[in-house]
Amino acid sequence: MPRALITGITGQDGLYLGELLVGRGYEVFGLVRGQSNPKVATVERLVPGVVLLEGDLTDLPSLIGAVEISQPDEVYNLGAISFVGLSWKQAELTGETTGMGVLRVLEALRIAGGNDLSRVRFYQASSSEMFGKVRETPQRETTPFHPRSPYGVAKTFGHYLTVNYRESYGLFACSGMLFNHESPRRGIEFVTRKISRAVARISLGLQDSVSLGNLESRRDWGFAGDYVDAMWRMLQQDTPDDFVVATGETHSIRELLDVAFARVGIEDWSGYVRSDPRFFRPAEVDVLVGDASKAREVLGWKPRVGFHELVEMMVDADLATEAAAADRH
Ligand code: NAP
Ligand code: F7E
Repeated sequence: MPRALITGITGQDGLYLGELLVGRGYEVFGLVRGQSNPKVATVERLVPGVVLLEGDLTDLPSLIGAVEISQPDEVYNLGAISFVGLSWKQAELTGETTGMGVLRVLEALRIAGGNDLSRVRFYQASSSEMFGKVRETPQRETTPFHPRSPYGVAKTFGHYLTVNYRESYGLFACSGMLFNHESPRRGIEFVTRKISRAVARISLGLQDSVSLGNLESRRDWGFAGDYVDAMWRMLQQDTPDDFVVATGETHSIRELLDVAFARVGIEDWSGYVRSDPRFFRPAEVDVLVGDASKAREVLGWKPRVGFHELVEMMVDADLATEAAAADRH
């Protein structure tokens, strides 16, 4: 039975990846931080048989302990402060977790393995936010980086460190440069879920409006369930490499609003959306769109869920959740 260790198992991607790996016959170990983490019950429900280990990306000894206990064949480093907006307010914590956390996981593998890194395969959750103020469109593996937030800078550090451990120690290390991916499990602070939830609540009469920032920015949005499969495929190759994972389509926040409100029968959403300066960013990433040809050719990967289907899936899920919660009260 192959053994996988996932950091960030309580997050959106961790849950989908945990499900996928259990379905493929893995013994799954998940790092969980903090005391009485409220997400433990969800992980145990969705990832049957998972073994949860206490640890934190800011605490090297706990990472060494997690590696020693799990003896992993594959490590997926998904843990991070992942909300770009928060990364300006808590820049140091973001650097420590999203950036230095990568270093600590890599060092934990080296220390716990007695410098033998030949057995383990490592996946780093890199991000399209590294492209930031984009130098070319669409963005691919060779596009230069220009991150626009402390989050993007921290991810760029983690990316280069992953490449460096591959080159320095021969570690089978892959960096997945993933573009935005969403699902009904997305955190409510991200714009897709903020909108799907607000639309559901507005249509049920539970909320009057939603306050947003920049409606003009454009993103390449895919479905998280599709993207975790690309992570796994990277670690099954003969040689480690870095891959862009994206749909190749870009849409604005306005288009997202069009599709989400249309799902509940509202064509003109202008009366429901307010502009709030708190949600504008000090430096914006205006447009992202990825070229995933390499992932398609080498990994045989392609996205299955398109933009409309994704948004509608999220609105439908929030309608069901919000209606059930309203019924209980
Ligand atoms: P997410 O839902 O925000 O999950 C983040 C995970 O990191 C959570 O499990 C969280 O634990 C954990 N974490 C945070 N601080 C930690 C710490 N100090 N020690 C250990 N764990 C910690 O993020 P996601 O959307 O699943 O994304 C997974 C990874 O892919 C992240 O690294 C993200 O930056 C990256 N990424 C995401 C996207 C995307 O569009 N989703 C795109 C590119 C890259 P708690 O539950 O305890 O907070
Ligand atoms: O913002 C704009 C905002 O927070 C998308 C993370 O998973 O993907 C994600 O980062 C866009 C930005 O995601 C609001 O200004 C407008 O232009 O949903 P988001 P993100 O910043 O693209 C990348 C690939 C990651 O790696 C990250 O971990 O939407 N926007 N109004 C808003 N955004 C939010 N959150 N809230 C608003 O009210």
